[in-house]
Amino acid sequence: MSTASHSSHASAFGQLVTGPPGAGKSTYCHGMYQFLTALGRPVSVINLDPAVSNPPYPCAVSITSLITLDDVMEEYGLGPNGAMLYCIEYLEANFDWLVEQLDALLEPQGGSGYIVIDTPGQAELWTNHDSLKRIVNRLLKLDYRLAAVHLTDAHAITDAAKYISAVLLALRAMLQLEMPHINVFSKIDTIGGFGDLPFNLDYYTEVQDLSYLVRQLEEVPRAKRFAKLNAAMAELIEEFSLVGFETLAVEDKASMMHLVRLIDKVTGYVFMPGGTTEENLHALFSSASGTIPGGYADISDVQERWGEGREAFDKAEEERWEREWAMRKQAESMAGGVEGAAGVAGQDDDNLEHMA
Ligand SMILES: Nc1nc2c(ncn2[C@@H]2O[C@H](COP(=O)(O)OP(=O)(O)O)[C@@H](O)[C@H]2O)c(=O)[nH]1
Ligand SMILES: [Mg+2]
Repeated sequence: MSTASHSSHASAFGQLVTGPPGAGKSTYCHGMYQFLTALGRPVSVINLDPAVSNPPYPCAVSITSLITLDDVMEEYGLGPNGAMLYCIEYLEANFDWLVEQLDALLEPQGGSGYIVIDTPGQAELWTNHDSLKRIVNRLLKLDYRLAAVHLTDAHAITDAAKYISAVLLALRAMLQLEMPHINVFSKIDTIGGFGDLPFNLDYYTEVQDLSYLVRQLEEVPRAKRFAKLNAAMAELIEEFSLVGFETLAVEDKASMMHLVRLIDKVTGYVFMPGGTTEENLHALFSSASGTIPGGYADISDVQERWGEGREAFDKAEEERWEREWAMRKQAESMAGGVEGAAGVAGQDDDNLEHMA
């Protein structure tokens, strides 16, 4: 199935996590690691940020073993932006190193596995610089089934100009990376503190008629000068009609489950092509298909959950998830202890406790 000789994996799936600095990418990677481990899906997190030697999550492969931002800045007298681009170009030139690391990672799992890739926040990497895109393309060619998960701080919805520029950036990332793509408003748990917004949350997540925002911007003195530009950008976004947002609060299990479910759908995780029966059984158990407690069918639920209804939701959710974890544990033990599926038993318990 693989197109290159040096890739020995059977089926590899995963996520490429992108977004501006501070959007919550590394926190999300850590949360995803804990969440998937608790669900019984073995997962490895890959750090591609050369500025971070000690990421907050257990890191399986790190670009810093190959090259670090500090070394490049010192050796070539570059600023942090230039040095960052240099590091990613260096990684591209050493793509074989990355593949060897990934192969070594997947080999003990029979050549299949799930990876979550953390990236630096430099917008160039997913707007106009081609190295990251080429690296990902080569992974896709090696049959890594990846989806881009593009995070944007939900705070962007508090300001019309910020919102339009965040949507433009998300659109640019989609067009640049050319892969299955999911946009996410991160830190959605903070919306309760945003005060009264002119529109409901679904207006922002569905990227509905932007002319309302453009009109709003026309009232802002500092934005008046850019009225035509804003209108043109809004029109561009609407013409593409590609952008919509999911929502995420890393600590909220229902919100994580909703995303896992969506990502599994776009990468085809549940099917495990060429997988063994054991692998498929495992994929089925740890996949996000089936009924999910607290799954937000409607975006207005998300707004209520993080607004006035927060306390009541917290309590009900806790009870629902206690039942869900118990059910999953029971299902997995009935599956006859699929080797490796639940990870090390003790570790799994820790994760369940942590997530609970
Ligand atoms: N309230 C809240 N804060 C978050 C969430 N995710 C991340 N953060 C915070 O956002 C900040 C930036 O997160 P980080 O993961 O380092 O962002 P990165 O630069 O995109 O990797 C940190 O202070 C995190 O604690 C979330 O879901 N909710
Ligand atoms: Mg980070």
